[in-house]
Amino acid sequence: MKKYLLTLVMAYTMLGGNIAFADNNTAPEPIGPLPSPQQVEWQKMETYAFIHFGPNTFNDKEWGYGDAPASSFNPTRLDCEQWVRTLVQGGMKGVILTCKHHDGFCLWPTKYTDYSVANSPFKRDVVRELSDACRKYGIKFGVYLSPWDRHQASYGTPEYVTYYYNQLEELMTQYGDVFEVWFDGANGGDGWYGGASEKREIDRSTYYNYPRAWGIVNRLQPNAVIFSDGGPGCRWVGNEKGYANPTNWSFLRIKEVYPGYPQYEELQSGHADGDAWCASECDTSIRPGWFYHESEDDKVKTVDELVNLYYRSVGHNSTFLLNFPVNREGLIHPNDSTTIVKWRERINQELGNNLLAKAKFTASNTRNKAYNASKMGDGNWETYWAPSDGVTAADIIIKTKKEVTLNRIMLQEYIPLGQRVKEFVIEYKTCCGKWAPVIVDEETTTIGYKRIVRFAEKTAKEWRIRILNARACPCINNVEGFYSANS
Ligand code: FUL
Repeated sequence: MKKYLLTLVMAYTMLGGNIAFADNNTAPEPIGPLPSPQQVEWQKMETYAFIHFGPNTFNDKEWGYGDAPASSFNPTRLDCEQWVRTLVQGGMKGVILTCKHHDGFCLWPTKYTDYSVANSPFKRDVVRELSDACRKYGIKFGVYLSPWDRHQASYGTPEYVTYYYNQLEELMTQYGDVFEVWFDGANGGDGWYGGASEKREIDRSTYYNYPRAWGIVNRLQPNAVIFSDGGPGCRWVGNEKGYANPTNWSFLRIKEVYPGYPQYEELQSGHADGDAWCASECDTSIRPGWFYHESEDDKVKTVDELVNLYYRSVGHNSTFLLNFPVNREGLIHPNDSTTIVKWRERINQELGNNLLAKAKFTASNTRNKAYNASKMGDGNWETYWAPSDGVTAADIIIKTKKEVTLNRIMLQEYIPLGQRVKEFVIEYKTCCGKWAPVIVDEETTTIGYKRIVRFAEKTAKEWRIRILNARACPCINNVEGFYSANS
């Protein structure tokens, strides 16, 4: 009895007087679907690059028909280290190369076709040079291998599928660690196909037997995350413009979605009732096209546009995959490299100074000391605030000693325990002591790995995050606030 009373008193004190059920020393239970450790590590990369390079670069095309001679691939000054150094300066954590695009030309000397660098005047193995450069400069390497192949005569038959998976095995075994494998959903139909020059339709959901691909990747590169419209590692976001919706679940009804999925617009928000973890990746190109065209040298996206996309991708619980069309010399063009370095400087400047770092965090409910509100401000990703089991609505109060002016607030959920929050609002205490929302015209619903809310600047000493609804008790590991002179 005495012990029981003592526990009650301790719980009461630890909760700062809150009436709640004390979940003494217990951690919140995870609530599925859950990410694998690889999916968590992948999402923490946040931003990484795409490189589109191949015969299209030299033939001013986006989708090569598959008939360009291998001799047309002839970069004059190719330097993968220049690409990687640029990407590192742009804060990119990895790079995915179009090892083979729809035209079927292979950037490595595959033993399964003559249509590769081996038979070009260039001769060198671009996949080798890029993967080596990634290791040298400490970023990760990823592979894009187009399932659709407009060069191969066997495309459309079972023989082609074996050819495709043989190539996948080469890429998965000869170039070291791969962080992501990209399975494109595009299958346009017409192509050269060994001279047949005709339209070939395949059944996108069955022809490639994708479970075989997932098996190969899982066996040979167990840490790689598999991208396609429907994952299973991460999903396409349903547009090529580089943004996700503010409401963005990392779940998918995974059996419904396959590469080439017709209802792809759903992917911008995921499926709230999905049965598998499959976070979104926002892909876009720094120029209008994926491949290099001299005519687009003055059409590089601006720093402002790219910063906006950062907030709408990483800040909407997604990763950001930004493409660089390597030019005919075999280099990232100076207009693109200058932009990306300035872009990163801007992000660092906007989100580099957390004005809530010294603030005092309290909550309307706390499960126990190990999960108290200060965990949201301690800069430690692994520690988080959580209320008692069953509490799916709670307030977080943040007080600063002096007034601060903010126009961005970043929230993060501790995703190893699942994505939980369904709806929240952010408020500030006005000069007359009333709470008011910082923003009214934007959905503030899901959080996930990261949610950054931008709003017109507000000045206050007290801020309140009201979790209005969650699938289970919320687990928030980070709350930060920023002010940027840019709106
Ligand atoms: C699409 C392709 O058709 C484009 O050429 C590009 O590779 C893009 C990333 O994916 O589906």
